[in-house]
Amino acid sequence: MKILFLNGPNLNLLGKREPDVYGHATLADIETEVRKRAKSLGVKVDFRQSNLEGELVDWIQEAKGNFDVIVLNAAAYTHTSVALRDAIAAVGVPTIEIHLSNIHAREKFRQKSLIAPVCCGQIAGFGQNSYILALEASINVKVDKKYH
Ligand code: CA2
Repeated sequence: MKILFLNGPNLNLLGKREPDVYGHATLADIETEVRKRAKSLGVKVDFRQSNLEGELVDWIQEAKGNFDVIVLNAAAYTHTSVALRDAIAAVGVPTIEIHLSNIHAREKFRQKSLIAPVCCGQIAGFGQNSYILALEASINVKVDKKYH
């Protein structure tokens, strides 16, 4: 099983700014934890970050046939990107939306996710553990089974 972790804009700043909101772990720290857990579960992971919407769209498209599940922290594009939503819907690779923070407990503009309707589900508010929870959820994601 192969899982593609995609991280959107500004997540490269994690651990370096706003630790009160996003914690002290860097994205590299999170990747290390994800890789440790993936090894214990016997799954392969690829872990990427981009500040560019088009690059994230390209990676989602390329996931078809190469990855079983996408775990996506689309960051600010969560709330704005019809392009990411269309790519997820078009490609049909089961996608789990994740966030470090609980977007529903934050500003109004963060409470709306454009990608949520085309994702299998959402994990938000558990800090870096959101990534581990998504990894564990990925193992049981069934392409043909939707709980909605
Ligand atoms: O909680 C999350 O994971 C978010 O996806 C993070 C995004 C935010 O736009 C979403 O609403 C929720 C922000 C990522 C930027 O991360 C930073 C880290 C350090 C300093 C500044 C930004």
